Amino acid sequence: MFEYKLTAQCPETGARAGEFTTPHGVIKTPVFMPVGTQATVKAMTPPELEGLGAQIILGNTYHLHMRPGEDIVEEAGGLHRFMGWNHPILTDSGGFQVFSLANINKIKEDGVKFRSHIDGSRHFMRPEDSMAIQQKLGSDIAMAFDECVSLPTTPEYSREAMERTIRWAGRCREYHSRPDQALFGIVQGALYESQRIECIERLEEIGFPGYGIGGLSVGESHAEMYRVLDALSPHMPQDKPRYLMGVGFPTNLVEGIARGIDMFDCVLPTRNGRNGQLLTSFGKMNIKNLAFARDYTPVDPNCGCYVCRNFTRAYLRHLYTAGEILAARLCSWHNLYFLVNLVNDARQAIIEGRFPAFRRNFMENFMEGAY
Ligand code: PRF
Ligand code: ZN
Repeated sequence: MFEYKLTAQCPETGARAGEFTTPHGVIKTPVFMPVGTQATVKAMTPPELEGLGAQIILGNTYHLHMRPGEDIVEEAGGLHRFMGWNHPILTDSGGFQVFSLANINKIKEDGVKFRSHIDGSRHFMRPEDSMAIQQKLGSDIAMAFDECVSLPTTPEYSREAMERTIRWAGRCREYHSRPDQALFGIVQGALYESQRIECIERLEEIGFPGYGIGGLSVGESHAEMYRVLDALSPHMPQDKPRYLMGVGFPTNLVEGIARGIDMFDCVLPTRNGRNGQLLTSFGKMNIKNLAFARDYTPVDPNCGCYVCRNFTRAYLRHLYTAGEILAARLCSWHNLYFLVNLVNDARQAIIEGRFPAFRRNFMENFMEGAY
């Protein structure tokens, strides 16, 4: 259980294909994980997610703790049963949502004091609380409780947060006791390469079966994110999965894979989908655009999803303009398929020894804002 097996490696880049075994099945990596924050991937049923190729989805400790509460999820038979998803689930620790959603009152050595984004009630979350909640949720992969530093920051503050994150990771490791759940550590250190390298080395001393890379895609440029990944990659253990948290954008996925990333998650396909923003092999597309009113072609002629096989841009635009609930569903559906399959295609390219050409081809075709 929780073994990472390397299937293939790209000789020209850091890209790798592998398999990670969990109690709910084997995850073929690299993998894109749809986000199901509140025990649902918004607007999608589990069979629909299965059908578009999703292997593992995400849940959020912070949200599920607030509502309905981990005791109800546990009583329901765990998160898999509760939401009707019988495949792997990863839960984020709350160490990011608390910082981005809740009103933080204070970060202390023991934990974080904050107010709920739902009703303003006061809460305190310690690394041990995050572990207890995630153990009750019963995800296949739990994440350590970390501090994601917002940018801009200073080397001094970043170090303070990074060292606190390591101490919290140690406490998480100490508390965590479910043998059927893997606990991943999280690398922090903002945009400072030396702090990032020190962080992974010190987390490896504690010892985790996989690692998240946090604190990226928080406002820095793509070039800065790639610089950190380039520096960090050679120091990450070869025999464990590497999860780039909260990323993201199609070009970031391909460039992350080229730098040895195995797992990604992002709300972008569902959040943008609900706003009529579509991802295609030739860039972003906004379905609201008047230019699509009489466009009877599929969203992306290169896409094999249910939406592109059955509906036109004109129809989707009509649904969106008319405020129909199906617009949000179909746009989310296509976007999820697009990202899940982009990463699956990259995997196939790595296995077949043609990842550099795949990467070049994708980056050339994907021009941001094509429509
Ligand atoms: N920490 C955790 N979850 C996260 C992040 C992080 O830094 C990010 C940053 N992009 C997304 N999700 N725990
Ligand atoms: Zn499609």
